[in-house]
Formats: sequence, C-alpha cells, structure tokens
Amino acid sequence: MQGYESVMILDPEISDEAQQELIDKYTSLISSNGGQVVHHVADSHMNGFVRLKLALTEENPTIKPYDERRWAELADMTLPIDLSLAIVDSVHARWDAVYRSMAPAQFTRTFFHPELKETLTLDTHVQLYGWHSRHHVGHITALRAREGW
Ligand code: NI
Repeated sequence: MQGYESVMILDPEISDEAQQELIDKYTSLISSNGGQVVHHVADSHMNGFVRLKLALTEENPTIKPYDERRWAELADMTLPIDLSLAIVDSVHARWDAVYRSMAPAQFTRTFFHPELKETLTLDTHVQLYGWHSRHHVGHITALRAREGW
C-alpha cells in the first residue's frame, strides 16, 4: 500500500510557493514545447479512479484499456494545463477518500486487465499509480535540472 500518498501531491519536498513557481515555469515550457504530460496524467488517473471503483463494486471486473497515444492526439490536449491540474486535484481527493475508507482486506480485491492479460489487486493498483505520479514528477524535475530553474 505504500506509495499512494505520492499520488496526491506534485512534489512533497518543496513548498507551495516553490511548487506554484514550478508549475508556472513548467506551464510555459510545455506550452512552448507542445508537451502533454499534465493532460496525460489527468486522463490516466481518471481511468485509474474508475478502475478502483469497479474493483470495489464488482467481482474481478474486466477493465477497459485505452489508447494513450491516440487520446493524446485529441483536441483537448492543447487546452491550458490548469484544467487538467484541477482534474488531477479533484480525482486525487476522491481517490484518497476511497483509499482511506478501505479495510486492509479490500486491497486484495482484483480487476482483470485484458491488455496485460493479468488479474491485478488493488494493492498493486495503488503502487502502480503512486509510481506513475513519481515517474512524471521525475520528468518535471529532470526538466527543472536541465533548464537550471
Ligand atoms: Ni504516464
């Protein structure tokens, strides 16, 4: 279960002020580069939240994979990233409420991923999305290092 806290925050190591500054810098950088990382995280974590709720309310449901690459080509990817930051905040707040309400045994509930052809537990789900958040925060901090922010 360790790791899900990191899903909720952009970077626990820095202050709110520094975080906002980072967001602003990142916003201008990705708008000039046409980057889509924040929109991607919003898409991914909306799907992740739905998978959590399906697994809690159905017996080993088969979840719906989606084509990340083609989703990233749709028109909403050019919108300001503030919209997706708001989605991420809201989805994470609801996600957090569900996780915190869960008994340990509920983390052994499962869903079937037809693309991976694997049955995954919610314990694995927590760790995957915790990793996913850290993975993309890593992209941002690597950019920060490279750009000398
Ligand atoms: Ni990703």
